Amino acid sequence: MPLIGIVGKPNVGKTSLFKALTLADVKIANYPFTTTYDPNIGIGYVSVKCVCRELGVKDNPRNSVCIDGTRFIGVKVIDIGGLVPGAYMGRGIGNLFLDHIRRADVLLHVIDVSGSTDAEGNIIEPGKHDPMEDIQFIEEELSMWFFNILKRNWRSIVNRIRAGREKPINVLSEMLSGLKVRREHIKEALREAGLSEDDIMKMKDDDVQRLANKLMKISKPMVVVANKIDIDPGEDNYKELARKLDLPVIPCCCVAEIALKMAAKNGLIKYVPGDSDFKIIDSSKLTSEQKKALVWIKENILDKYGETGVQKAINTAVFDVLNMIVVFPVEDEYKYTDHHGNVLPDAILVDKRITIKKFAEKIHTELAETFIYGIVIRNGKLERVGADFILENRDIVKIVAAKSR
Ligand SMILES: Nc1nc2c(ncn2[C@@H]2O[C@H](COP(=O)(O)OP(=O)(O)OP(=O)(O)O)[C@@H](O)[C@H]2O)c(=O)[nH]1
Ligand SMILES: [Mg+2]
Repeated sequence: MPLIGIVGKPNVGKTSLFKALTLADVKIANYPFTTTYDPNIGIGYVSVKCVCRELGVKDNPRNSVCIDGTRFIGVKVIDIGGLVPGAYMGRGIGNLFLDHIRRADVLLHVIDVSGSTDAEGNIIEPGKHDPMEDIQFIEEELSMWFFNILKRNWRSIVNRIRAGREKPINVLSEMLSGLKVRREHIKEALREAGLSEDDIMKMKDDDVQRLANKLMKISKPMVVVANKIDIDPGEDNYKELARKLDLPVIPCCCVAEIALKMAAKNGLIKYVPGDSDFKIIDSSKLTSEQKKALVWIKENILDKYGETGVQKAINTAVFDVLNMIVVFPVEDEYKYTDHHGNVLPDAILVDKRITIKKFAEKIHTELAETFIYGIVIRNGKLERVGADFILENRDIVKIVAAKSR
């Protein structure tokens, strides 16, 4: 399960985003993770159009939730806390902060797009702070952090490479594995920094710095959550950031999403997260204040931006940035059930371009070891496929193996 880290300077809405993401109005599937005692870690949900409607079946999901034909699948979310300048030197909750980021696969960088908080999170007049500075600040902090880790270990890296028994890239990748930096990340970072593996031995500080910056960007990719879009000049700032930045930027109003989810939880409205609208269930149950708030959300957020941005932010992080897809495994390819008769029980997040055999391995090693062939239902067509077949988003898959249950 991917881990999504929420980062940003103080007072921008990180905890609000965390709350909006983890406030589910449905009974949540039983993840081992929900038993955590860390209040800053929770389960958020990415959403994908479920296959139930096109197959004409009523599903009963086990590991996920289906609301009106939208399947919600759990991912881990962590609210990392406010980052202040100099965190990499241990300022604020610096070290703890960075320790949490280590484990994240992708970051949601929350900014106050209205510019109503200064660099340290103090409230100021809207528009007085340029949110672009916050983007630069986070990038600098994180890249300094990577740089310091590399620098601290540089001598031992070079010594190990000199000893001649290990490949430079292996030494680096072993050293950085705790940061979830993978071999491919290092290769890509070296290439982007204009360096080669053989340069590692003779790199100077500014080369290491360049490498650190690339490594950070590649291994901790970012989605910018342009929060507080409801406060003027949020909209103008958002447009400028979206134009200038080479990162996904999502206009967002966390407080609106929290209000909608709370209202849905209390049975006042019907709202499917990510939708552009909601339905009032019983208008007589709403106070005039609540009615006013709902109208305000509809007119100023949903009609304007198509949604509150919270669902879009997490979907973008998992599907567009981490390049994941959703696959539905079944045991009966005609009824789409598992062996208990549950229809479309599971929706599983996997890397794009995964082969069916690798997918089998994710379900059960034995299924992969004794794999015979697979059956894939795509766009309503059923096809028998071999081990190297590459899966696509929303495929329904049955594995035929010698040792299946
Ligand atoms: N107008 C508006 N205010 C928001 C929005 N999201 C959060 N806020 C407000 O911003 C303030 C800070 O929100 P938090 O979620 O506590 O921010 P944080 O980033 O977690 O702050 P720290 O934990 O102190 O770093 C609160 O008063 C929120 O109600 C939004 O979308 N619009
Ligand atoms: Mg907070």
